[in-house]
Amino acid sequence: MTSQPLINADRLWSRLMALAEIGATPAGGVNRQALSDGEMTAWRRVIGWAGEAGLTPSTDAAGNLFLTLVGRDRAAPPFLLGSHLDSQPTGGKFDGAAGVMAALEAVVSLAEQGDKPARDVIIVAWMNEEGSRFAPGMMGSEAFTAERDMAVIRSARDADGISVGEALDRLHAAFPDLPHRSLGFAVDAYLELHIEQGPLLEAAACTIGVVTGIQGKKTFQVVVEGAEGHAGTLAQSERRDALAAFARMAAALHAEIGIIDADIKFTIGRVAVVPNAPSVVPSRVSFSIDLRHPDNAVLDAAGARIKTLCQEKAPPCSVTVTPLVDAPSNVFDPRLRASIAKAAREQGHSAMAILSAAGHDARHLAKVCPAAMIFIPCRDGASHVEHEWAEPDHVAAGAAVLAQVLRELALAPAIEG
Ligand code: HGY
Ligand code: MN
Ligand code: MN
Repeated sequence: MTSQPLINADRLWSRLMALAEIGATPAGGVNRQALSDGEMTAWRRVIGWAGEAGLTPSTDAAGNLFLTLVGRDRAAPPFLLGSHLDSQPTGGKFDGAAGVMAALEAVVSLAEQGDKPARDVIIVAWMNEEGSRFAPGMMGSEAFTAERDMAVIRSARDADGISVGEALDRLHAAFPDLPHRSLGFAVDAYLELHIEQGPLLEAAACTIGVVTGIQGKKTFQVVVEGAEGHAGTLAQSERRDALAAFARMAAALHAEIGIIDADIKFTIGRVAVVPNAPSVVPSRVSFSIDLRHPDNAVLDAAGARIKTLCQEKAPPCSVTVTPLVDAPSNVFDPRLRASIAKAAREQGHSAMAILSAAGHDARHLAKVCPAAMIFIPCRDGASHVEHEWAEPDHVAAGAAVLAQVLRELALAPAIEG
């Protein structure tokens, strides 16, 4: 290993804090949603920093951002590392951004020290990991791995009726000089650094999480149809009240699914009411379901009950349950996990194996190439909140481990699939 520093920790932290100013909220968080002006501003900042080290930017039809450090063998499948730049509406400074900036720092340091990698090294910022503005999330990595068709992705609309397609066309028009890569290309290996978004590393006073895999996840869009009516004149017995039906469904789902065991995660996070007027009986309610569990059999059994429970509670309204995401628990590449553990050990960081309770783009990359993740702690395990926080030392430690694994892989022969 080189005797030169693997990363410049001060530069990493100052750039991460500079990125957090883009979409900064008064409460100290970040609102930088997918394909927004804020995310485009973030693109410009990151492209500028990468350009200072000679990395070249490109994108693809799905609006993923790539920053390439050219390697000796350009025909060899590149090494890919990164995360996402979009945030939740009340997100934090670190979710996604820490992974992109750690990847940038690792590659920029490699470039500055003149080590030409055996193959191209590409930093990626995936489009719409969060799924807040446009549902479902992870559109960029799902398009890259052919998990979801671009026509379906482009048809999704935000609360203002703007489609992903329109937002993508606007993004590409804002970066007219950015070359487009093919949608999806062979990848030697993929690495992603991320905050844990849970309490386990902090509770164990552990700096590095060697992620074993990501728990399974199913999401649904549910639409309840009733009929509008005058709140003062329509008799209760005549009503087809969509909000009353939603309330019955939500109560039944929480009562049955939400208590399956200690590991189940059941969330109704978004509800939209039409016409949403105090003196009108609601005619339509659409709501989201986010269901997760580490055991695929338990997840499948719980998922199978969603539609039945909603149909039982619907009358006199009707209900449509649409599955959006069906992602089983996965296992990350054991060789990459061993490399992460070795780098943490050699750098003197405490490390532990950990299952990811949060979803990440790495789940999809793991279907097409060896993939793994490095976790660092976040304060109180809090994330998807404006007070999300990670310590500078932990960010630096995670980036240094990422940089060491990168050098060992990018300067070495390809990983056989
Ligand atoms: O929802 C998730 O698990 C990810 O943080 N977007
Ligand atoms: Mn994330
Ligand atoms: Mn997130």
